[in-house]
Amino acid sequence: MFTLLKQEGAARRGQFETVHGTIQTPVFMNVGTSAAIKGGVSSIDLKNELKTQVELCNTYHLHVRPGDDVIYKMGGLHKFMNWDKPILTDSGGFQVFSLAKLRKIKEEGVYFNSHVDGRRIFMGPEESMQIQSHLASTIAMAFDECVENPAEHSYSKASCDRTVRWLERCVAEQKRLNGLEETINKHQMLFGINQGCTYEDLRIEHMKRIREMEYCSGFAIGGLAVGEPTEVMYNIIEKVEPFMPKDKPRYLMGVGTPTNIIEAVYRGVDFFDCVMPSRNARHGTLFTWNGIMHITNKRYETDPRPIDEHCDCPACRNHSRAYIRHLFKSEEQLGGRLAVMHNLYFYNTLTEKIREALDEGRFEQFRNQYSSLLASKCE
Ligand code: PRF
Ligand code: ZN
Repeated sequence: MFTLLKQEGAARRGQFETVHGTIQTPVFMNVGTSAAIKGGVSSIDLKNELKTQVELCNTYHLHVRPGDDVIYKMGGLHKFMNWDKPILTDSGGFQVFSLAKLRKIKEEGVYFNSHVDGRRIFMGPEESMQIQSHLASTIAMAFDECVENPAEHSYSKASCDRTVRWLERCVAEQKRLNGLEETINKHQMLFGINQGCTYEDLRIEHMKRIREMEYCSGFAIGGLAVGEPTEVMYNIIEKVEPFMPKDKPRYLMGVGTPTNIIEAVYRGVDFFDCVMPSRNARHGTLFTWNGIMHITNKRYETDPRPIDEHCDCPACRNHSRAYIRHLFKSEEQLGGRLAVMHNLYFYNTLTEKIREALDEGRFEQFRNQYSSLLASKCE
């Protein structure tokens, strides 16, 4: 159940109750695609050090390897990863479109070749829901098609119509699976996904149709941050938001930079996920409260300060910029691990600060202070 605690303009402070505990929103979900955060960060780190509320895993990756049957036999993802808080699984829709080769989209679902061993695989709404039921995540995402950008209006419309039918099939299949004796999480929830490329009319029509499916516990905006200009993304959120239910969480999939998150909260979004903090960290790009830092820069060679003087993460509490730069330069794995911990801590702290600002009715001021600063180059 979602409870709206505070509102400031369109921005929302809420909480979402699940069988794995309550999620405080706005929230950033930490991405562990294959049941692991890349960069060697464990569930124990997430829990004890990084303020993580939700972990996100991918249906497609886990189906390909190790196989959802293996995870089911191990008692589900929570036991497998030793993570007892909420887990959201993405449906595979997006990953099939971005990773798999030789794909064929049909009414029944998608045929594609595995990116690991080339094996021919079929995934439709029923298969996606069955895999997610095996994984026993807290929240399952609907099986959707994320159309490329740009895409023709006519193609996007046909795709939206199909995504509505696929959502109906996801609802029916999850209801059936949640009723089975052998299902691990019989309270698994489903979020529907809005599509429609960058066409306002398609986005709104699609949102109106999927919100009819009251069984859904939340709704996501998919198909954005796929190459369109940022202003176009903000505009679509603004246009769709009035048609999203007020009493359910809204999730902007795969977004984004700290600035994108502040700007999307401002436009009424509650949930986020992105590979950016972990991926950038592994390349030495760090987020700080003074902007973006490239830790491999020569200027940090003998800098004794932590990455960010305002940060309380394990890297900043214990190590200097000079040391972390050295780890990167000598390709020591510890460099990546410390950097990923810092960036995840930063994102989780960012959303925590957003929640505090909303609680205290000063989100507008927070946005003015940080929205552009966080995108600047750290001096
Ligand atoms: N659909 C799904 N997952 C996603 C997306 C989508 O459109 C995106 C788009 N940014 C990220 N992850 N199922
Ligand atoms: Zn830090």
